[in-house]
Amino acid sequence: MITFHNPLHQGHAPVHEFFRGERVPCFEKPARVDYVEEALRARGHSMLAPDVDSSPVLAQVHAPRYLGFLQTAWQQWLALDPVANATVQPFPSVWPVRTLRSDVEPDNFVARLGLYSMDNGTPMAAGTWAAAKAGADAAASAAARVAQGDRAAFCCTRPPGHHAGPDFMGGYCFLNNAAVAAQALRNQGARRVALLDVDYHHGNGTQSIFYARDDVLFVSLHGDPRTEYPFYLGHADEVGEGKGTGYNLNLPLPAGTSAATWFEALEQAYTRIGGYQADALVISLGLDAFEGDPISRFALASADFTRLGERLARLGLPTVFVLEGGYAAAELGTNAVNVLDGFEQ
Ligand code: Q9C
Ligand code: ZN
Repeated sequence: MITFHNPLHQGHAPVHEFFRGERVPCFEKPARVDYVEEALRARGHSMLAPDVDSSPVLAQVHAPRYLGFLQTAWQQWLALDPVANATVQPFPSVWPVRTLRSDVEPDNFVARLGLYSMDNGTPMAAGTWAAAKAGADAAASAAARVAQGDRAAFCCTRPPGHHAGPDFMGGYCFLNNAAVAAQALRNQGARRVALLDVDYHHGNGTQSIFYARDDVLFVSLHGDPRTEYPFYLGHADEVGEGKGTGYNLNLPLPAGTSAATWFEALEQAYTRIGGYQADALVISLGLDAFEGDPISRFALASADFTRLGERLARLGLPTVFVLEGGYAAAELGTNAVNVLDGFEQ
């Protein structure tokens, strides 16, 4: 399968995140994509550098003030203390929750960071903007290939994207690559785009971006947000709003769900997508439903990802795959490329 890689992903290399109050090494680390690239190469998939500037599409799915903030966030952080902050990661510590104002951009950098974040679990580093932007370019490049007639393309990138909303980062995500792919397909002639998210975590950012729209159907299969991140979105009663009503489908499953039940639930997703008569499909390809994932609680085996790819191919749609989560790094290459090979069988 034609694959666009992210030549700048290694510049996004924060060192630690918080887990139950402790600093722990980042789960979302450069080695993840190194493993996927290695498996792609070993199994004969081509790898190209991004060749599309995603800037115009980014402006359609994210708010200008958020993009402006993100682009210069590291410089803003350094400006506070160029020596000390060069080796320290910024974390938000205050957020505009209910009754607080989110229409004012504070002058304080950490307060701005809170304004544009949903959690304190999304650390940045010096190369974060460049990496995230190159990833969005890779997503736009994959979408362009599919719009021009390729059956499928894969965007192999990190940081992931599906938790990033119109104007916030979160869940290791900064720019919503899958939303960029879907919007790019729309711009290039697809009348309806179905976006299926199989990451273990609900794609809250993607849902929010398209919630009031009927031209992009969002369907997500994920750990029940009553117990699983991102908690505050992803419930079954979220069906869309305005003309988007009926164009959002959440299929939450309890932590501990077996592969058999997972595949059964996925049939409901296919039924909805089939009824939508989409011109193209985007897959938010998280591999954290894997049984060996260190932060997730589904039970797919590596062979199940091949089966997933086979089943997705039977939808018969031009398809863009976008890499999302998956934290069993050493198995990530096998699992991701199993999906692609299953699709092409
Ligand atoms: N420190 C994606 O899979 N935090 N994001 C987990 C572990 C949030 C996962 C807690 C997990 C977000 C793209
Ligand atoms: Zn995930």
